[in-house]
Amino acid sequence: MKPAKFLNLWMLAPAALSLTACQQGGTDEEPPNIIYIMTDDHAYQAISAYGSDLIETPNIDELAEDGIRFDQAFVTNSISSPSRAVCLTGMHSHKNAVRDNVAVFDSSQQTFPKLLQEEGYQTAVVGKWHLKSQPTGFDHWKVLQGQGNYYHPTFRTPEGKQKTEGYVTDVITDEAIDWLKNRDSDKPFMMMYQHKAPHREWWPSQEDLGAFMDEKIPQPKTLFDDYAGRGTAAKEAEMRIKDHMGYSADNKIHPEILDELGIEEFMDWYRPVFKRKYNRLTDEERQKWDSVYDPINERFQKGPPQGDSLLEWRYQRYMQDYLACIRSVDRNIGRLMDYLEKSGLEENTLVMYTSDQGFYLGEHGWFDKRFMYRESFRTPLIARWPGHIRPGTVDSNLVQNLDFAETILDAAGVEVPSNMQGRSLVPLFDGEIEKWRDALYYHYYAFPTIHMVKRHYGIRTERYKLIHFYYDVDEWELYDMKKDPHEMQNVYDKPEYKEVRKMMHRKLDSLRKVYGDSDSLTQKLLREDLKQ
Ligand code: SGN
Ligand code: CA
Repeated sequence: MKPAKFLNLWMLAPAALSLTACQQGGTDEEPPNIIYIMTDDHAYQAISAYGSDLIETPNIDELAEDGIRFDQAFVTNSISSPSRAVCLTGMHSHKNAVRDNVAVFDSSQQTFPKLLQEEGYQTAVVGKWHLKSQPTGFDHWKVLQGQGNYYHPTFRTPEGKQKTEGYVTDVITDEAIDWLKNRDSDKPFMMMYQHKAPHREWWPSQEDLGAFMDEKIPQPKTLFDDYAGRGTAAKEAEMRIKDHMGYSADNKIHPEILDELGIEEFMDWYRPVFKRKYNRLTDEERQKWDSVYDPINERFQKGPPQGDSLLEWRYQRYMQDYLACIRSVDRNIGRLMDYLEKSGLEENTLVMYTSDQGFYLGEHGWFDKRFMYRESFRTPLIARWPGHIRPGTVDSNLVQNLDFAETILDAAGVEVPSNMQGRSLVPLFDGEIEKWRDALYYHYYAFPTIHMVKRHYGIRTERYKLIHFYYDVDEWELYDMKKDPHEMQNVYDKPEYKEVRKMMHRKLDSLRKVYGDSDSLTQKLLREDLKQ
């Protein structure tokens, strides 16, 4: 890698050079290009830059080594469409109106791509979109239909549907590189490069099939959680690996074998979904697939696991496929970064890496997300911008996907509209800011629906988390994450936490006011959702 323009200045006089000075000092400086990389359901626990013991992700790690890794990055509503709407608008779900995956994004809204486009940026989005309405504010768009398929996915484009051949992560990367090659090189660009992987049902590429089959993947400490210290919501959520995963769709056991063994699926649609996905493979692909999955099916047929070993077996099956999908993501990010380097674009490009939310990799016995508990509330966030981000910076301020739109506008030197609700992260890029926000707000609405995670809102500070589950229950939970990092014990009613509880309620009330959320709005939105 070439030494970056401002890096040398930092090395000479670190204290004397602020980022603002960087940006304003170089008046001849070109506006930066921006590549926003977002995966789907990629847990920070599965990134080696975050200390994962599950997988090596060398290309994502390189971004962190050359840039900044945020260790306390969170979402505002841990589910796909809402997260995407928050990233685009810089506003909470109750403002941008995408509260769940059913809502259609009102594309006449103000978004950061539109604002960049107005300022002369060339803009593109490729990959997962998941907002139903047509993308607006993009000179180029080619997005997956809905959740998209892993093999031979169909895309939506302004010219209509386009079928493709190949594996989704490779196809999206080819498309991204093609667009970069053919863009108008006189203008700065902003590209949203958004993967489907590693979303359920975790179908790995031909290249990665079996990559994790030979090792025992470490289990999280809380895999056998019985939810004793928590309320109704954790107990009733339908996302337990042991009970709610599909033997067929998720674990790739052929429905015929399940029929023969008389094994029921939690959902009737698991069997046909498996068939549909399997039938998308070409003959050649199916041969390779079978060579990896047939032995698993045969072992299962001889003795299907039961009880605790069922959970352990399913966890291994889940992780084997999930991690294999990430292997392809990391490799493809490497491919895109190689292109940037070769084409000389690396130096003046801000690259951001994130996921639409976090994910449970067996913690509390779960898969999926939605909860304001740690693994799903948190999300990976890494950024590289040579000369503007000090390499190897690790930040532990409380930041949120609500901040992305403002960060990107700020980096591009475009005025940030006052109705955006986040805060630019650019001042954190040199790792030296001292006073930042002390609390984050969260609100999840998608209930009742798949996985049955109850509606809740809450607040998180450095140490504590206060959550209110509502609608069919009225339960408060309080966690002391210093004493209980895995959030196993709700201390809301413990007398020794009386003062903390009061303090957290006060903070919650004031943050709800700041963001314009309230009990009456919550009730109103609930009535609207129930009418649908
Ligand atoms: C699908 C998945 C769910 C997942 C939602 C939302 N089931 O319905 O497990 O929670 O998407 O995911 S699947 O068997 O059809 O894959 S999100 O990331 O798009 O919000
Ligand atoms: Ca997701």
